[in-house]
Amino acid sequence: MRRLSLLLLAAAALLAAAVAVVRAGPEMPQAASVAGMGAGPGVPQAAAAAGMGAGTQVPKAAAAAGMGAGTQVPQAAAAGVLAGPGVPQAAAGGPPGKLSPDFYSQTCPRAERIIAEVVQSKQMANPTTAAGMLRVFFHDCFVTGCDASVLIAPTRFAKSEKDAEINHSLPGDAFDAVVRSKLALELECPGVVSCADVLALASRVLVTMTGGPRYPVPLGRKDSLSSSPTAPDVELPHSNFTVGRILELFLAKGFTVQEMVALSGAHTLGFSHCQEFASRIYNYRDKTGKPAPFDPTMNPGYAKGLQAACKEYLKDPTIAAFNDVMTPGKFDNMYYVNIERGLGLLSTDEDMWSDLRTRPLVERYAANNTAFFDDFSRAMEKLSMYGVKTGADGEIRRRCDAYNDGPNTV
Ligand code: HEM
Ligand SMILES: *[C@@H]1O[C@H](CO)[C@@H](O)[C@H](O)[C@H]1NC(C)=O
Ligand SMILES: *[C@@H]1O[C@H](CO)[C@@H](O)[C@H](O)[C@H]1NC(C)=O
Ligand SMILES: CC(=O)N[C@H]1CO[C@H](CO)[C@@H](O)[C@@H]1O
Repeated sequence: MRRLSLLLLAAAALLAAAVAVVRAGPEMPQAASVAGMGAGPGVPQAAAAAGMGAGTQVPKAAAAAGMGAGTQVPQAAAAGVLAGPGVPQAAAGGPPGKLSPDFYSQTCPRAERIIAEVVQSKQMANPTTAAGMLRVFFHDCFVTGCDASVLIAPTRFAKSEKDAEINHSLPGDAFDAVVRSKLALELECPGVVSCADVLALASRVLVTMTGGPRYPVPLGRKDSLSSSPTAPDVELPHSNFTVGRILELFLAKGFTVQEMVALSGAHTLGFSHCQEFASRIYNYRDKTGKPAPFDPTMNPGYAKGLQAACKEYLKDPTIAAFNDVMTPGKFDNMYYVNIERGLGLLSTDEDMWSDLRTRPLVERYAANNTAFFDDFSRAMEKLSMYGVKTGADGEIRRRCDAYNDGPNTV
């Protein structure tokens, strides 16, 4: 049985704060989006300020304007799956590729410090940067490997991963922080640090800054030479998938059930837009088609709070709720505690309780933050090496949103 506790009352009190109204017109420049959100009692200040652009990254016109199928970038080159299930923890410096934690110790020794300065100040100005960065990193790695393909901006000549619908809400602040980091790096050591490594390092800096563990990040990734708009939808997990289907995706890429559950702990940060969980709270029907006021696996107070908060979401699709209603801006194991209590936001979160393959891990991480941090660290390190390109398989981009030479060169 689900364990309920007094914290539920706190959660209900927090519901006003759980909802962020993010208004960002498509015409707004990258990362300049504005968010107004009600900061209720007890919400960490950091989590309350928000600057997150839903789909503001790229002028729509550019992507929409006349591009025939003939001008597309070749379907993403098959990603070499380097980090298989049995691959030892990579820090050892062996394969995959030639990644190593001190890859830049001679060529750009201050690389991490430079990136940290940029992203930390971005995070202080816009506290949703951390969540955005983590999600961008996950999407980059999960689609054709950690190769910065997700950063390529679509132009009128070629589509890219950013064109895919699922990328719509990848926040502009994370992209902006990467662009700024890269500019600073190019001043100090031009042409040396890849955008894929910037993403990996920036993600770690932000996980640590929000209270999470500092895990090893081997370096030396090259940036991709292609980015396909069709790749993300086939390979990224959706909010309406079953846990079984999500596990299939992870297992197919060489990740274990445990790694899937640990990585999902990233939902301790950030938001989801109402449409991602609307089917749980409006016109709900169970598998047999039987209607109910809301998904019965949800805590009723939580469900009602979300119903109220998302009431206008069809008119205003930018309304979003915190993934972790209890400690939204802190990287901790509260995400799992929430799941035990029916406070998981996405059905994919909550279903990890129903599914007996994942429930023991949810219980373990909910009970033991150290266990979560240890497993998250190892899983992030492995994710960060998934499908990486080294040597001639890639390049060091001069700017992260364009190939040095190719159809997306701006
Ligand atoms: C296990 C399957 C997963 C599913 C089905 C899933 C789905 C989603 C969805 C639907 C959103 C809301 C997007 C929006 O409305 O803008 C979201 C947000 C997020 N996801 Fe996941 N995700 C999964 C795994 C992961 C993993 C492995 C990571 C990172 C390691 C991650 C990091 C995040 C973060 C940080 C956010 C918040 C983004 C923000 O506030 O800008 N997710 N995810
Ligand atoms: C999941 O959502 C997508 C788009 O939001 C939709 O096209 C698809 O049919 C849905 N899949 C399931 C299994 O409901
Ligand atoms: C929590 O997990 C860590 C790491 O697995 C372990 O060393 C520790 O004994 C656990 N603590 C408790 C109270 O079970
Ligand atoms: C299919 C789709 O809506 N793609 C969008 C993805 O995001 C980019 C950048 O915001 C848009 O230009 C695309 O139209």
